[in-house]
Amino acid sequence: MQVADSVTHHFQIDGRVIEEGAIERGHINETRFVVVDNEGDIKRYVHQRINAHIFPDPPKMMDNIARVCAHLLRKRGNPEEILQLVPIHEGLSYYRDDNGEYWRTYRFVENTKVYDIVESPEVAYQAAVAFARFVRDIGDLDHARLHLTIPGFHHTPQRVEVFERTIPEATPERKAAAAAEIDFARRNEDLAEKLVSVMDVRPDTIRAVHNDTKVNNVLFHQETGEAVCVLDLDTIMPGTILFDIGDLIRTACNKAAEDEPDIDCVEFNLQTFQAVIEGYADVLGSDLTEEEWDALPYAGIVMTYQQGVRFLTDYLDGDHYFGIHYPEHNLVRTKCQFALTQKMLDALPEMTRIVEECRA
Ligand code: GN1
Ligand code: MG
Repeated sequence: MQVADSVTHHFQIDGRVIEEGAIERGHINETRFVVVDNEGDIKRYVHQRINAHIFPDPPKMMDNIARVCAHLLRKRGNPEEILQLVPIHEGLSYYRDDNGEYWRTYRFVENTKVYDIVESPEVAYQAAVAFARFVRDIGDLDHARLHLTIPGFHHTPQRVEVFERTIPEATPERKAAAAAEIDFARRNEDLAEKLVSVMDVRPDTIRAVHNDTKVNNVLFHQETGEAVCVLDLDTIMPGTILFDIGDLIRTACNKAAEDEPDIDCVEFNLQTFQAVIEGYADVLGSDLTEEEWDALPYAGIVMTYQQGVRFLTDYLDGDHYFGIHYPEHNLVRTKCQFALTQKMLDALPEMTRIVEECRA
């Protein structure tokens, strides 16, 4: 699909599109880039078509994002460190096309790279610092005024309930193919309460969090290697910092890809885990309560378990949520996430020791 003719000119972008292409990232929204020539001044932009099946109210989501970006800009002053939304001519942060599809546009952040797999603990440390600073800097934004873009997004017990409701509806073939994973999910259901219970016991720890802290949602400077900017602001909502720390652990500490088909390649790296905890502790440590520290060794385990449950639910449901590249993709993702969950459960004593050292 081409966007140059139909989308770009609705946004406040001067010049002529000289190139466009797909950016194959993410499982939900469709992402395209355009290169624009404005009398010799060449700039790149990213257009995203918002998946309204998953984000039922795109204007509300965009309202969250615009508020957060404006707040960060006031706070930091340097626009290079923040995603820059390009508004449409009428001023809105999104454009709705004739088919009712919602589009938004960001300035392309030049000279950066992402890591899908972390090469060194230093990269994980930098990512943790970037995500922690992000949460610190939006800490004085009234989180109660943020729209709930996806209610119950990281409420693991609710995710498990949906999973249980999906099983009887699944085809016998899919149920049989996923029998071992269904069993694993059920055997570990007691994990589901471990993070949300902190919010129940200490509602004062609820704050605006990022909620999608995959390591590849941080842009690193191509030459200096420093973390530059945090991406993917779609799910900023009230929650616990444990969601963010856990999802970074899930993605940074695995030596294999999220959908690695050979589960023997799945490995949990404790040095990287330590780097994540240190990064968060260096920025937010003194803010963390006893209850948050106590739950911290479980953060990665629960978020990995939950991600496995979500992939498994989607597999049983016939693949309606996550984009897939081949028929068994969600099952392969599930196996990988559950293999990682098991490795993390085995490493719980070491994780607890590392957390205690950072807490001291
Ligand atoms: C989805 O589309 P992407 O990659 O940003 C999902 C995350 C999952 C992730 C798994 C709104 O994120 O929650 O952790 O896939 N986003 C949504 O890779 O469900
Ligand atoms: Mg995302």
